Amino acid sequence: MLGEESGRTHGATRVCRRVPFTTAAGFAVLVLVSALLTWDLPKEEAIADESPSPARVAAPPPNILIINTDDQRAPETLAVMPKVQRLFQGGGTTYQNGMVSTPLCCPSRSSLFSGRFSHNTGILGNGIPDAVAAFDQDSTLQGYLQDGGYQTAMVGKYLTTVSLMNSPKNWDHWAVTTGGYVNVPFNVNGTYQSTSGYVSQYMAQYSKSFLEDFETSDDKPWLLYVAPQAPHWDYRPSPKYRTAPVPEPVKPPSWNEPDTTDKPPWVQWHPDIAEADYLDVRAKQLRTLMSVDDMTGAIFGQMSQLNETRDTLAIFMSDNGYLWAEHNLDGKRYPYMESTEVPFIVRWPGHIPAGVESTQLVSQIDLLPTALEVSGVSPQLTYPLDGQSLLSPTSRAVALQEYFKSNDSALAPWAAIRGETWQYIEWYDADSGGITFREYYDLTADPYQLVNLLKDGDESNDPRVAPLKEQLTAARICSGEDCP
Ligand SMILES: [Ca+2]
Ligand SMILES: [Ca+2]
Ligand SMILES: [Ca+2]
Ligand SMILES: [Ca+2]
Repeated sequence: MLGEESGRTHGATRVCRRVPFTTAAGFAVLVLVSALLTWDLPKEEAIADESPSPARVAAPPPNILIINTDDQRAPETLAVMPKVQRLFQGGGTTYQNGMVSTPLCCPSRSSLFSGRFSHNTGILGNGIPDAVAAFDQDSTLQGYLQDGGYQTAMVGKYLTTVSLMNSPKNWDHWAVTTGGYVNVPFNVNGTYQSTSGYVSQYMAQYSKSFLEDFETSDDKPWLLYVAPQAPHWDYRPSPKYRTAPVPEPVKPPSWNEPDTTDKPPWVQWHPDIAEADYLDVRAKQLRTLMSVDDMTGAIFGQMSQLNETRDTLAIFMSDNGYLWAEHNLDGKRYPYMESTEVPFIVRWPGHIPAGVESTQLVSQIDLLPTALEVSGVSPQLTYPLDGQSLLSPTSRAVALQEYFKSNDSALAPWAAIRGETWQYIEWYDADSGGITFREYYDLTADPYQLVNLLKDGDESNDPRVAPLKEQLTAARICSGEDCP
């Protein structure tokens, strides 16, 4: 049975106690690996960066840039993003098992900011304004870093259901939207601003102007969080890319899965997705991402002018993935890989290996612990953090994924345990909480999740359910160090 060992194995390096880089066991290895690789820097900068001088140890904490798209599946969507490929995939580490703890906008984003699972933030779904209003904005990435001396700015979507006129807390600058692609209104530092034209150009402009403002005092590091609309419904490309060519679609074997008798009834009942709809959504999503690529290039251009690219830890990810007709499904929310996995790429020249892929299980709840580790900010935590630093020398053996009944969907709740090579899923009755269906996939033998081993009519290949159930039951109520 795979993945029986539960929980994390890295208790000695929890991020809340700051572990200096010089003593972190994995760091020396990272530096050595990095020195053997190249990244997109002018030569003299790269050389200076490779020398393990004492200056590195005393170096000021890095800036932190997070670009968090909306509904972008991994990895094929990156094919239309050459700048993201060059800057992030070429210049950083791509996490093949990068995922989100809950594949839905509002829960995913609140967990990113707080470093905590939805079952601890209480933001379980979309369309729950009371829970969102009660969200503790101080005990967040932005709250802790701002208190710790960082300048902070946000551009784009915050928690998607917050009214535009509610200014978000703990940002020195902000230009927030509630979504949309064209003529989108922004709340800019508390003032309503209408815009005329395509949204990503404005996001690039606001980002660049906030960066300029930050760098009027070079000695203070900054956090910039940018959350584009793309490639969310209604998938509207900019005029520049409206008819841009997209890569030929490659339909996986799970495309409108021919035999779904192993799946829960509510998946079986789902009608096939029409091919024309699939092609249309796919092409439009890819075209909207081309503008995000331009925006990313513009932000890095500005950082480069300000001489800050090397001193910045940058993360490219999405709040959830998206099904393109796999298992006859479209959209997000489901436990299957195309829905729960996201692009997850991290760069920090000289610190994070460049141009490599990792199979480590990572998610958005790890960003706050990572930020605390690299910044050296060690706040009095209001709540224990459920995630762990990406720079931790040990990685988790399994990851928890959870989805709760949301006001904007009829989909039943579920929870899952993901190992690197397998996934165990339980579906629940929304009222009683009782288990209604189980799935188990061997992702090595069955990477497209075609055969649920618990419902294939062959008991000889079944995993042992009892320990999996026990592990998932514990994870669903975990907090802090108890979390996997
Ligand atoms: Ca989303
Ligand atoms: Ca600076
Ligand atoms: Ca099947
Ligand atoms: Ca079986």
